[in-house]
Amino acid sequence: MSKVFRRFGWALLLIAFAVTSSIQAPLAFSAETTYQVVVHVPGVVGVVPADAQVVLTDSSNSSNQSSSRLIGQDSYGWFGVVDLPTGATRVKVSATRVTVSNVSVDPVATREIWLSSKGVPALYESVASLKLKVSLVTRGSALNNRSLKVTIGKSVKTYKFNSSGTRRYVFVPITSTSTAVKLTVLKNGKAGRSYSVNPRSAAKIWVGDFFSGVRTSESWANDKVTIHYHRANGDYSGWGVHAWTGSSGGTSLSVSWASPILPASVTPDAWGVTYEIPLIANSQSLPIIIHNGNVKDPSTADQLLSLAATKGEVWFEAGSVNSDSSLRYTIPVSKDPVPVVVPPTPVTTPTSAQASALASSSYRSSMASENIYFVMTDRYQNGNTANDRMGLTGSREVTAFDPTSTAYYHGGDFAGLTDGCTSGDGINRLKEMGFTSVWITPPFKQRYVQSGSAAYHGYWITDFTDIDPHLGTKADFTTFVDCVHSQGMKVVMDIVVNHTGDVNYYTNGNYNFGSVRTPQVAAGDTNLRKPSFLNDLTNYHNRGNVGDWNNKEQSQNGDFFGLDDVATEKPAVIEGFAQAYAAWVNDYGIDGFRIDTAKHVDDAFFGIWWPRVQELTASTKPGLFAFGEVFDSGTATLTEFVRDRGLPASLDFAFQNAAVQFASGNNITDITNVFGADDWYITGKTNAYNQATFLANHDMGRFGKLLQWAGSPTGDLWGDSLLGS
Ligand SMILES: [Ca+2]
Ligand SMILES: [Ca+2]
Ligand SMILES: [Ca+2]
Repeated sequence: MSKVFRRFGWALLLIAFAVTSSIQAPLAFSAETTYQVVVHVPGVVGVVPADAQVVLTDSSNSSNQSSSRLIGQDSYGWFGVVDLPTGATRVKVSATRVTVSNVSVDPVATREIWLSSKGVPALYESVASLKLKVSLVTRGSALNNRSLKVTIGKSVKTYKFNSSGTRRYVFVPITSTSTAVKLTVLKNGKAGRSYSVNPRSAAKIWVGDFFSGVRTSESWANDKVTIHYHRANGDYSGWGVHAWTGSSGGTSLSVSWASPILPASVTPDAWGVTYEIPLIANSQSLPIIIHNGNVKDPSTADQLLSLAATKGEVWFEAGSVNSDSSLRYTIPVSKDPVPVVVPPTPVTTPTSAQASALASSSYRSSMASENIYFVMTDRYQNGNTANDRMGLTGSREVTAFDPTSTAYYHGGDFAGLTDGCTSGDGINRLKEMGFTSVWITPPFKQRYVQSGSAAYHGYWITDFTDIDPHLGTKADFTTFVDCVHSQGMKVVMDIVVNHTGDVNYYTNGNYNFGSVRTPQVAAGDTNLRKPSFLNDLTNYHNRGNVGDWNNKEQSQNGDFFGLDDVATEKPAVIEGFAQAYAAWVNDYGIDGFRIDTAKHVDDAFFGIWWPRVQELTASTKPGLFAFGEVFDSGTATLTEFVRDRGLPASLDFAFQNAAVQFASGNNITDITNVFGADDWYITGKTNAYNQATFLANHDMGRFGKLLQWAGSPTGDLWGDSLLGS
């Protein structure tokens, strides 16, 4: 697979200043009442600057102000929860990063304001966004035969669902929120379920085969509730959610008081930690208690969350009581130490010399311009038949070698990949094709055979410190790396930190994801794994297999198809993997890592592990680089790993998916959106240049096949003739 260059010569980040739009309406509340307004700001992506805020200003006394940081994030953008200025009867609202507007609205009627991208305040999100987003929730392969008939007044239009990965959605333009929108889902052109929607009630709705009516959040549509929880002291250790099933629904989990539902990530976001609670089908409400041991929060009342009123997503401050089941936001701490800003004086346009002084070249890693050849070493070339069976005799269950089966080793090795180095079909051939780097599958010792299949691919590691004998010896590996370097090329080593080979098992046979259980290992396997921290069974999550890949708790803590999921949040594990992989850099001169299954590692891992690896290798390989496998085609997910979780770069699955959509003629929107999201990758240390782009890989199939599956015409040259099957 080759990597192509990313897209900018340089980047200059411009930050718009806070501006003011006015809300000139009398407020119908008594001066004594504490009254809060939720103000939503669109289009702010990722980590909001510390000074980003919303400010309410008393129109009759401009020094009478109140403010809040933007402290929460939802599907519209960021929001702040602001006290009204004392005694104010008219207010203006201003917010960081939106332009000025003079449109007036009455905030009392709603307690919630959405600013449009132009800064126009609106009482309804659909008005601010001028559209209704309708998403389809279904399962299986029936996604592509649906369309949506939309009737608004006398207008009738039928829309195809746009697709992004497995998601299907339609944007319906809205010009009025006083006219009901009638939706009919068509399946193969035949009318299915119909819905009548008031666009004032929600700007984003989900309809589906598995529930009736519309749902107004992604959480609810997927039968779960998302609770964002804030504690002023920032200490969340021990705090979890107890949930059960009441008369009108509840959780599908069986939660014990001793083992509450824990946060999806231990790393707080701008609000706090987040709990994801699955629901039984058709739940109308969810009863919960937030607690830490026997300390409840709040101490006086159980909480009941109405799905229809809260949309299945709430932001709670510690101590708050959801007295009528409908509370979505509670006033947070941070109303807040940020100083109130005065409207900025107009800024004169900088001269080009001033702009040049501010802008610097954007960062490019040592790998940013490499063309990488990805090779599965076992399948490249057999340079030494003596190592095909690891020196063992017996069946393929012993040697793992059987070139007549695609599931077993075929004999390829480092001798074959090196070949003559400056001549022959190994590195010499890759160089002649124009590649500048070679990425090898994990070369380590493996659990060689399990369940009638072998570890020729390298992802079932037991010894992270030694070379798989099928591929050769450490001396062969040294020869290979030295050859690559002698040709001015680089070696990218595929590594795994999420799991080991399948060594642990459960005697009760229960492999379903759930609470922690005690694993066993076979008698001869007690000290099988290296380094030795991997033989400590408390360094694994031991919670069974991932069942629901969309559930973050399962995805991060479950076993990957039986492969033993390492407790990557533990300091001993982080240090152990840092030492193990740094040794390969220091001993052999490895230039970079491709990190397998990075999506399934806990949120904090890369932010600690990667700087530690860099520290350990600083003297031998100051330009060491890494990119991770985050198997997700959404730029929001990929950029989060780079921006917030410390991954230096990711394989660009968003680009790959969009490229298939583009080349197969399905749409140009996806690729436009992928490039449009490039800015989201920018941190002080990396940016979109360092994304590893590709068109297909060993888990997906070849590009021509992907085009065929995407509906590319059968006569298409790419799909059939050049790259097909
Ligand atoms: Ca061989
Ligand atoms: Ca994991
Ligand atoms: Ca296992």
